[in-house]
Amino acid sequence: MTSHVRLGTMVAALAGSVCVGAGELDRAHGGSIRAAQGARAATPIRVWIDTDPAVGIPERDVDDGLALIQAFHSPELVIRGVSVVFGNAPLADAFPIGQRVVERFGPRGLQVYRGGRGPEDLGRTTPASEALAAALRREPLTILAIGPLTNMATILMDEPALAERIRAVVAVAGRRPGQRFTTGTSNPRGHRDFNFEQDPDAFRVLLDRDIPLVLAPFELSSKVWLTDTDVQRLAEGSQAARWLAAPARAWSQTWRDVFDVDGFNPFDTLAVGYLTHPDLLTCETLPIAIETGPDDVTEPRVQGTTAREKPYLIVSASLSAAGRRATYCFDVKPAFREVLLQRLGAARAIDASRR
Ligand SMILES: [Ca+2]
Repeated sequence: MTSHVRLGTMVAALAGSVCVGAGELDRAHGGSIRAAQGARAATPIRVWIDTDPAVGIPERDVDDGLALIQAFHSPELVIRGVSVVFGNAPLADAFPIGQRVVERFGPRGLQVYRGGRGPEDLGRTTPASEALAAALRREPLTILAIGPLTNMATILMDEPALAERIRAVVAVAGRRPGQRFTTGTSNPRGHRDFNFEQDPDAFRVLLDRDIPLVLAPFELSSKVWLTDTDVQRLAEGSQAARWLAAPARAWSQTWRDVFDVDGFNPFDTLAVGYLTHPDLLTCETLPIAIETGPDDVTEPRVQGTTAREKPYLIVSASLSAAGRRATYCFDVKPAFREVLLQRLGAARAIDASRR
């Protein structure tokens, strides 16, 4: 690692990506999701992807790149738009990466919109929030929120009535009480719940609204590993897979250097998997709340902070059963890895205009 700052950023980025699965949503919109999943061969799920891509930047996560191409190659989904938010990279870097991935490998005509630059943009109208709001006025959508929730929360603040148009938000965040996000044994203090901790107030906005929330957390995605053998398979696959192979190989090497492990967790891909292959995930409906507690990863060398307390996005049956609930996915069948590799290696994007 060339610097502690970069290491800290990289490790923080690691904890950002997690995913959600096919649990039971116990509210009205949840039935729509289950129905959509059950009939996905005939009726694709209409989704919006809100992402913080950093693929190609040294020592930054590749998972948004994987998840976008996985989604492009998934006939279960119709993608109505892509918005970019800060997170794994500054918006000034993330936005052109999002544009490039969509232009090169996405469905024809798919648009990319610039969103929040940081938590200070929560509530500030952006091209992303305007486009997502307009899309929701046209039709109900499921939102794949695989970065911080700033863009999502902004539309709810701007136009609260749009909450009814959101079938579900699938986010990459959350944990059980006391759970640490650890990889290997070299950093036992673990990683941050990155997407949540980048903008906790955005999650507060979401929790205050009656919107089905699905969580694809670290507990889920840390069970899936892509190894160098898998990366080599990408290198021999489709044009999109070949493009992913070099950054994925570098990312795998970073994990080997930092965590002394063979491979990496493709966090965000499990959020896509929740919609495309719910049968491969195990989820449960649990009370959810934001609680403050001692910072579980305060280690200046790695995390670059000495904060003593921080908010946690917690799911637990011990929380008030009368409060907010979420679908929390926590297990995944081994077959998911092969499904993911096949999707990444598929020949080309599904053309949304032909659906
Ligand atoms: Ca992400």
